[in-house]
Amino acid sequence: STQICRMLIKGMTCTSCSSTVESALRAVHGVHRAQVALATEEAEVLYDPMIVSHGQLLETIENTGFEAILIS
Ligand code: 9UX
Repeated sequence: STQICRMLIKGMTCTSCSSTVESALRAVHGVHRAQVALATEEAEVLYDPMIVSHGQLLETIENTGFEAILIS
């Protein structure tokens, strides 16, 4: 199955920032698709909840140096 997770990311100031977060999310096992929008400060991730949790997705973002909050 596939689930969608949306997260608010604080502290991104350039497209390089959003690319870093996007690449980190896309590298996670169980992530099907990840998009990070700088303008809205949001990440949308499609993932398999049997393989990875939304907590791990938040952790992945925080490991890149940005603060992340779960939206839905
Ligand atoms: Mo460039 Mo974005 O150092 O923080 S990647 S501003």
